[in-house]
Amino acid sequence: MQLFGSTDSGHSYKIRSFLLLTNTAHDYQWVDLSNKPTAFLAISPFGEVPVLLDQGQVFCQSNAILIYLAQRSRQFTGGEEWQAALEWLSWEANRIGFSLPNYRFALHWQPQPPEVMRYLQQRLLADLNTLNEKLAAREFLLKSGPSIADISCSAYLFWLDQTGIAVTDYPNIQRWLAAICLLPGWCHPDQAMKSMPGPD
Ligand SMILES: N[C@@H](CCC(=O)N[C@@H](CS)C(=O)NCC(=O)O)C(=O)O
Repeated sequence: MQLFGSTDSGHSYKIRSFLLLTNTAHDYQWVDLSNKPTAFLAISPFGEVPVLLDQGQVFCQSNAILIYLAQRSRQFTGGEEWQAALEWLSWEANRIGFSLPNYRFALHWQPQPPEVMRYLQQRLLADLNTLNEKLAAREFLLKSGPSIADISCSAYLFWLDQTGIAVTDYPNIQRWLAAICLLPGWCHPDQAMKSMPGPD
């Protein structure tokens, strides 16, 4: 199994995290997004990371890859809460997986006009409130325990401090992230996604 991903890409980190948490043998290929190699562009359907190669088949779009990996390994599926896991993945794609990466990207790499920054920040704050409320009564997003819903929704949150927003303002999120960190095999994105990772 080969994973193409990049530093600072929480979308890629979701997949790397799943593979590390499930102790799945894989080869992590770091991609320079400022100068995408021809070989990567040849296989990446949208020219984006992450891309996963498994037995000659190409998989893209982070949440779709998570669904593939969970079904294939029967791990982190949420069990009988599979449907709820899928609902969280859809929420992530349009909410926390949209607002946080775009706000962070605009702050650090591609400044946007003030009204766009305000829009992204407000949307992010609303998403953080939603997550914090949902996590008030449970340790993980699904009652049954850690699942791809947590892997997906938490990915960019390990970089929340880069937006100037303190996780301590969202105590349930803070507790949830701490619980994810304790899962065997978990690795912080700064470490997991660097260009020259150590041996898995
Ligand atoms: N919807 C995609 C988003 C992937 C995405 O935005 N990838 C970014 C890095 S985080 C990328 O490859 N950007 C490079 C580009 O678009 O040129 C997913 O869930 O995988």
